[in-house]
Amino acid sequence: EEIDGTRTDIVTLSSFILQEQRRYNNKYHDQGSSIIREAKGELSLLLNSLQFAFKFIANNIRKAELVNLIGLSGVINSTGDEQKQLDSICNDIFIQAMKTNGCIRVIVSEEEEKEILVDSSGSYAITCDPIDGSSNIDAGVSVGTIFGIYKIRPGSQGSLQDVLRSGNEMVAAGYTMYGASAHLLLTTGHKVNGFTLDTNLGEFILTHRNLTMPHFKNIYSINEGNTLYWPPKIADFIHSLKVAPEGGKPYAARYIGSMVADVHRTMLYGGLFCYPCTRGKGKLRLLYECFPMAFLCEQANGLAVNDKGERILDLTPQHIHEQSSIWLGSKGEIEKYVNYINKH
Ligand code: P6P
Repeated sequence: EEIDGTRTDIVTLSSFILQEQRRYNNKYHDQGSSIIREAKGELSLLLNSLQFAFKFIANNIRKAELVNLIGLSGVINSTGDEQKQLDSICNDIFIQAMKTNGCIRVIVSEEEEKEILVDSSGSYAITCDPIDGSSNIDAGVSVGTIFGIYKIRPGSQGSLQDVLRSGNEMVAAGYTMYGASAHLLLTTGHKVNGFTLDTNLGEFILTHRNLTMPHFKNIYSINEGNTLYWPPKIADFIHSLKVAPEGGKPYAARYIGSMVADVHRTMLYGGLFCYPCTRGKGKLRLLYECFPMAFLCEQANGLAVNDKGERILDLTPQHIHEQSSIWLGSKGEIEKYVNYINKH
């Protein structure tokens, strides 16, 4: 609704999270389930501390771009310390926020060699890539924070075993892309909702309710520079997308080189994004790149598989930085790939 051009149906992320918690409780109360699975509000608390971290990171990224412009002669901050790389600043912000919200027992970060165990009474474990695509940031390309959340196993005090689990056990996942504005896509297992940060209000506003991907879209997103390192049948499949069907058009190629940006376009427009094995090795990380993006895709009626056509969320990592191939996007497009490799 609008009043003299001003939107009045504004839903903030904070109120959305509380509405979700109430919906969840009502659902279980309505079913009169004997075991009252009362949501204690801990996940809501965790998601709210996450949104604080995203706002803080967004603010730093804005500043960092400015500072880079100003600090062409190298940046020494007021205490004379060498300014830390942006990704380690954002990693510190993220880890600090997760250590102090009282909800987290285990943190896995792309920037940390080992898992971080937190002494708290929390029930959750979180995996994250604090600034994915940071190598592109000086070019002004959108980067993002990707995260996945597990509930720690019953009776666990928080350990590595709480995160070396199948993607199916994630209870929430999402990303925040820091572009012209900050866009947050979030799923808690009930579809995907998109929020945009209004910097004047300092609030994430609901802008994409129950986001779903089109079943087909002729866009493919891949680093063609690796063509000679893919298995031949993958090179053949990608080539087949360039052959226009009778009276039709070939696929459009779109590749930004920042996973969050390429996946965000795919979530909004459809198509397929993929990073196949090159020389037999996957590049993208299962726990904090592939699982969260696969979870979002499936909740938006899409699919996510590896080179062999296995569902990404069915995989289980053996170590926290394990890599995988990935094909994700519109259901019809991913099924085309799976049918192709099964046929050839
Ligand atoms: P390439 C960025 O470094 C990243 O981890 C992802 O964000 C991105 O999708 C991928 O690597 C790009 O890799 O080999 O195409 O530069």
